[in-house]
Amino acid sequence: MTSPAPSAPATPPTRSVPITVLCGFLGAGKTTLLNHLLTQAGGLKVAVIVNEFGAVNVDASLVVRTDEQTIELSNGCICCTLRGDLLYAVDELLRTRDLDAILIESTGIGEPLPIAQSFCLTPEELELAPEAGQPELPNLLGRVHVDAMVTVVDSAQFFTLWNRTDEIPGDDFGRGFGELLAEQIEFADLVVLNKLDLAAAEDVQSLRELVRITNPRARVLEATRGRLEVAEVLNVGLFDMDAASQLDAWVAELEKEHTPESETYGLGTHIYRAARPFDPERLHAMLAGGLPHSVIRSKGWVNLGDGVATLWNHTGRQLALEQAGTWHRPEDAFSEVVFIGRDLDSPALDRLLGGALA
Ligand SMILES: Nc1nc2c(ncn2[C@@H]2O[C@H](COP(=O)(O)OP(=O)(O)O)[C@@H](O)[C@H]2O)c(=O)[nH]1
Ligand SMILES: [Mg+2]
Repeated sequence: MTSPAPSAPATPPTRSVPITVLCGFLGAGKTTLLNHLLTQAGGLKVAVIVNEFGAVNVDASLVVRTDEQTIELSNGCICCTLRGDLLYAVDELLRTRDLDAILIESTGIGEPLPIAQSFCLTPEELELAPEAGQPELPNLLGRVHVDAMVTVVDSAQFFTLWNRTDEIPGDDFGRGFGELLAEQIEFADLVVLNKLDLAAAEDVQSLRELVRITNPRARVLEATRGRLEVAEVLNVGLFDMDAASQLDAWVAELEKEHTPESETYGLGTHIYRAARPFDPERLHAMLAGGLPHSVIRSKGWVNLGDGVATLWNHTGRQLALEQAGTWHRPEDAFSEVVFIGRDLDSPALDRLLGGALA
């Protein structure tokens, strides 16, 4: 005799709905990709959240109308001021709809990390509190998960933007274009090199190499007008918060002794190291003259002999030196800067930096 089969639970276990976040600079092709995915989604029930920075929600009006509803969050950024609204919006979707996926288009200047965190932490951990008269902030843990952070790149304009010397208008953090583009690439699980039809072949090649060096764990896809298979972008299960938060994984990787300093790909890397501190004035004078244009990206630590650990973060034509902490033992302070570029002249870089030491 067989025992009776266990009866089905009264309420099926709640499924966690995958969230795909599209990041990438203004005009990169996020809405185009999103529309393509919606029209190709077949039977998948996909809800869309579009975040537009300006007062007029242009992007939401450009999203193709399907049966699925589009939620528009405007006049702020879901990575900061609209974080609470994002939680409410997702909660409402989960309570009212049966969904297979949620697709979020971030603003062009949105930062990927805090958006991803919104789905990995409780409202308390996010240090969010409801505004006066607003309901309790919903806890989304276990009900949704980030499937992939996708960064769409305009392959034709990328290096022009990267090399701009001005700051991004309207950006509260005073970031430069290169800094934002680097952040978006280095945090992504999936990088879509879009606008292949407009891009020069060598720019596409440089982009592939830049992603491979600065974010080796990212999957890279190439597209024109976002025409990718749905299965390549949705439900890919690529997100990994721990790996993604290690923004400087590439610096750590290149610092490993086994990494040859020769050309790994078409782009080369070079590491400058010094135990002797820099002379702050000489360093600033040297930097005022600019780094060689062959250097695309550089990052590392500099020792100015003041006990402070100073972060060197350079993209394109902009370099930021930021006090990021103190050395545990000032006598252990060192300088180590990783350079990425094409046809780097390593001895010239060593001479340039060496000339600024105290
Ligand atoms: N030629 C070309 N144009 C594209 C491509 N992808 C998007 N576009 C156009 O670029 C503009 C900006 O695209 P959009 O998706 O709105 O960018 P978003 O700001 O990232 O949402 C639109 O006019 C698109 O039609 C592409 O691969 N090739
Ligand atoms: Mg858009």
